[in-house]
Order: sequence, then structure tokens, then C-alpha cells
Amino acid sequence: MGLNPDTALDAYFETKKKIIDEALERYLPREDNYPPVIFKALRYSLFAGGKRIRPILCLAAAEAVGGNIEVILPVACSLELIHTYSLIHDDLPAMDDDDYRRGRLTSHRVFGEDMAILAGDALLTEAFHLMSDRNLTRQIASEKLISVIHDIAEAAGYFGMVAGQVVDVQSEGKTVDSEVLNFIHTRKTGSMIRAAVRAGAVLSSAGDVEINALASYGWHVGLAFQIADDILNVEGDRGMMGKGTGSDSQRGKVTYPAMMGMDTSRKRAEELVENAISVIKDFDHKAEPLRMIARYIVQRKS
Ligand code: GRG
Repeated sequence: MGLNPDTALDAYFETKKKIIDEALERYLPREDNYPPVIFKALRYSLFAGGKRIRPILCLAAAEAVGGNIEVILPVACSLELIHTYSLIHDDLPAMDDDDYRRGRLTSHRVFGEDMAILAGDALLTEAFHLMSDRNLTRQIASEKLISVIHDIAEAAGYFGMVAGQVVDVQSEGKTVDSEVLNFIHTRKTGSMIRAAVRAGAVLSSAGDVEINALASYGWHVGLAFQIADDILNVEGDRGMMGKGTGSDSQRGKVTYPAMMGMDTSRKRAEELVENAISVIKDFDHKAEPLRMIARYIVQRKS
């Protein structure tokens, strides 16, 4: 009997999310540390109901090559710390100026701009602290761990997520070509997703062919993820998304639907997902979660 893909994926997400949430809870200092406001602020955003897609992809890539997910949990969780920092800063008045995220007031609306900036800074810094923790360096060969930390730093930094964000901000209200659009999407969102998948493979001692295939899978689903995000910003359900829709068009953001229309955007996202599945076609049943996640990325409602 075949598995019902929706039920199988829901169960997979639920199991992995629990593992990640419990690990984050263990790694992050409690709110009664001094000064409490910073711990309150970073926990407020970190435990606000995010989907945990980046750490889940990291663990799914590890499983696809027979890796041990317990060992790599700190790296998977670090990806969520970096992601949460980027959302806090992205919501600031100087950036997207959003009041709601994940159905709750944004960090700066609750803790003030100063604390929101610092909570983002603390999360970004803690990610690298956690990835270089002695417990991890004892269990993973240092050249593999350093290669992953290096790749994640590049994906988050001025050649990755920050570069995408800079061009995104600078392009608001302007007419740009598809090269600029793809630069924004592949850097702002795609680079961290690709790095998440690659990290799971490298830390599980995959061979070069497998690592390259999984990194390519990550690149394809990363771009598809941002196109799906653009589509949801136009026609998503406000309740399910936990934030308002239509903000991209109000701000004159460079998006797939604005540049190519809905139908072409949907087709492009589906094509990327098919390509992602195709580059891992030689992997066995252990890569099934990666295939399901790729399909979910364009069908998701939040
Ligand atoms: C350095 C000041 C400063 C700011 C940096 C780099 C940056 C700000 C922002 C990154 C850009 C960004 C937020 C891209 C959006 C990516 C995206 C699709 C976010 C939504 O991700 P989901 O759907 O969110 O995984 P959840 O809520 O599920 O975690």
C-alpha cells in the first residue's frame, strides 16, 4: 500500500519540528538570564511558530545519505537562528516596516527597535557560537565542520542573503530585468536553503557526487521557495500566513508575479521543483522526504 503523501509529509514535519524545537529549547538561555529583555526578545521570535524548513531540509539531506541527525542538530538549529535574525531585521521600520509576523506583533513592535536589532545580532552571533561548540567539534571532523561553517557564513553574508536584501531594498519601486530579480531571489532566500541542504550532506560524510547533487537540489528548491513566497504575498490567506498580503505590490517590490504574471510564476516554480527532484533521482528511498518537501514548497499555504 502506498503512503498518502500529505499524511506522510505532515507526520515527517511534525516529528522533525519537535526534535528541532526541543533542541532549540536546550541550546538557548532561559529568559531569567541577565539582562532578561534580550533573552525574552530572541525567544519571542524564535518560538513564534516558524515552519523550521531550513533545519528540516538539513536533517532530511543527512537522512538521504544515511547520516545521524542527532549529531548535526546544533548546525540545523543554527540555520534557524540565522533565519530568525533575518526576519527580525527584515521587519524593521528601516527595511520592510512590518507590524505582524507569524500572526504576532513583530519584535520591534513589542521590544522596541533597539532591542529588536540586538536580538537579531545575538541570534546571528549565537549561530556561529553553537556551530563551533566543543561538543560538536569532538564528534565531527574539523575539516567538514569548518567547510560547513564557511559555506553558511557565505550564504548569510555579503555574497548571499545580505546581498539579496541590499538589491531588494534598492530595487523597490524601480523597473529591473529578470537577471536582477533572480539575483535577489537566489541570494536573499535561495543561498541559505542551499547551504542548509549541503550542510546535512557534508556533515554526514556524503561523497562529492552526492554533495553536489544535494546542493543543486537545494538551489532549485530555494528559488522555488521564494517564488512561492511571492505568489502567497498576492493570493495567500491572511489567517494562514499570520501576516498581511499584498505588501510586496504596495512597496513596489521586485517579484515574480509582478514581472512575469501568476501563471508563468507558478510554472517556473513547478519546473524548479521538477528539476530539484530530477537531480536527486539516483538517491534511494531515504531521499523520499526531500522529494515530498520539494513538492510541498510550491503547494504550501503559508
Ligand atoms: C543586516 C540589518 C540587516 C538585515 C538583514 C538579510 C536580511 C536582513 C533579510 C533576509 C531577507 C529575507 C527576510 C528574506 C525572506 C525569506 C523568506 C521567504 C522568509 C520566510 O521564510 P519562512 O516561510 O518563514 O520559512 P517561517 O515563518 O516559516 O520561519
